[in-house]
Amino acid sequence: MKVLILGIDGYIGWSLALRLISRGHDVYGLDNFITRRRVREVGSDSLLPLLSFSKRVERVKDTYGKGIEFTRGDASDPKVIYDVIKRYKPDAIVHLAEQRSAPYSMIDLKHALSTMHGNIQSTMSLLYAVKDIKPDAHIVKLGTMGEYGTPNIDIPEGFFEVEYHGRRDYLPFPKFAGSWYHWTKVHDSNNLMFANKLWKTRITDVMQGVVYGTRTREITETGAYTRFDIDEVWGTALNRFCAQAIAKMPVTPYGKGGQTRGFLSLEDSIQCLTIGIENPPENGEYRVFNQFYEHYSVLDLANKVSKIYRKLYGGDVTIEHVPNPRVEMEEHYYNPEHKKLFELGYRTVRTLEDELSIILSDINRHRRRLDRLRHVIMPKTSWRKSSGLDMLKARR
Ligand code: USQ
Repeated sequence: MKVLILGIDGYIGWSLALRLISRGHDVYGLDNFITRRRVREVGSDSLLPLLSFSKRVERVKDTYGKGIEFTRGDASDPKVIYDVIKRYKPDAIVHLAEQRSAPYSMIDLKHALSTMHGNIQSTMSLLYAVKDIKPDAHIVKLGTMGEYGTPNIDIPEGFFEVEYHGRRDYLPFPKFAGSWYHWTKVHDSNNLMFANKLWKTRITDVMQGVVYGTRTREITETGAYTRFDIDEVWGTALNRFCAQAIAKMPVTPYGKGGQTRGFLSLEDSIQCLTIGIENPPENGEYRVFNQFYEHYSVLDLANKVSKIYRKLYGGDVTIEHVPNPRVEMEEHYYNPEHKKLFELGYRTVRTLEDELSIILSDINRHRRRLDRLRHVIMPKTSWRKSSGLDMLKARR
């Protein structure tokens, strides 16, 4: 199959490219390396050292005997998207080229606007380019479990039966996201559903949980590393907790730590996306996957990191409930359904405990780099303090 990955240089994009090549697919990529620049913008870097993209492709050729055709460009630029679809005529397009950090979108108005414009524009451009050039292509779009928020009822996979004033219908589940970033994914989902209604575009809208991990089956040596972020803006909960433990800093559940989210390992995320690509929806179908393995509260995860750290290194980890920089419920009901990927054959590869041991050892191997990143680990981006005043001052 010919698969185009938008955002091929990212945490998931690179890992997915390796998996698809190892399974014999032809892989094409688009990226403008903006995540590398934006991570530097907040004073951080990938904890695991990364090769340049051209070196990555050379390694792929050496290992798998075949390369990746690559275009450097911005996925939110319609001309770039039309050009790559015309050039590669892909069977499937995986859209991972959106700004993916909730805290980055909450820094201030400037960051909120660039997240809104970039994310929504890239999906809209892709929908039009597919309709005009390759209408039978399958779009696999990365959304987020965070689109649903934390309602006090079960969360279905996209749609649900509802009865109101005695009448019934099958409708999209209401969304209530928790950051400007998460809202862009809600807006994307609405646009994807409408494009499907208009043009019968084939779409898999992936509601993915929080991903953790350093390794996949193909990432077995340092030259194959994908990026791994641990700072307060780009790092996600479990990856950050592991880095905090190795750095001998407190592990930081925000507030009470009862916030519960769906989690899955990087290996499982790549397995699920591959299942979605290799089992496309019917012509004209829009489908939603809730993509995660299990749900945990952040305090549960902090305790698990502490337990595995003690087993591996013998010392204690301090768990510190820091003031929550976000606006979110710290104790709530959470029960999302997730059946469709299991029905297509998804099985988790490693237990959370095994995965934690691997992450902790990988971080420990790069302690010197971790020491250089200590100053960007503790939270400082505040949802409440986000403002547009600096942006206006800069324009005067
Ligand atoms: N959290 C802590 N302590 C920390 C970091 C995070 O308690 O040091 C808490 C947050 O308050 C939040 C939860 O952990 O309640 C998850 O936060 P996160 O930073 O791990 O993840 P989030 O901002 O939700 O975003 C990440 C990815 C995003 C993806 C999303 C899936 O960056 O791209 O869409 O996970 S989900 O969370 O299901 O929406």
